[in-house]
Amino acid sequence: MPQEAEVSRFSSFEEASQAVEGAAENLLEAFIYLDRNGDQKIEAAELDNLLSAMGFEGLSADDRQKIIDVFDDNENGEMDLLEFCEFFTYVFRLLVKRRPKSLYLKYLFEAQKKKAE
Ligand SMILES: [Ca+2]
Ligand SMILES: [Ca+2]
Repeated sequence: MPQEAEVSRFSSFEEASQAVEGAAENLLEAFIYLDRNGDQKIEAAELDNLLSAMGFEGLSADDRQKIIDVFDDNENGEMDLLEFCEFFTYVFRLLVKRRPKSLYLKYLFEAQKKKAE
């Protein structure tokens, strides 16, 4: 019997697959919203509020640019949608680790444990 933390709130494949589709759409919506100047790319200034909301407040423009540069494959200084998805993968890992349910995914924490040893 799995522990309660391991039990999904979804009870059918359809629910789970709709959730995945919904997540993709929400990510697209977030990208469009964050792109305040509508140039279809996210620049450092447009990332500011999101980083603050995630607990990274008071980053300098330089620091924000460094974050973008990590994911900026075509080196144009901004994140397009696919680069933003890479960024989101990192954000997702960070956010999901804060959820008690994620302890069920032990491998998420293995690298961290190894570093701590
Ligand atoms: Ca933009
Ligand atoms: Ca880019």
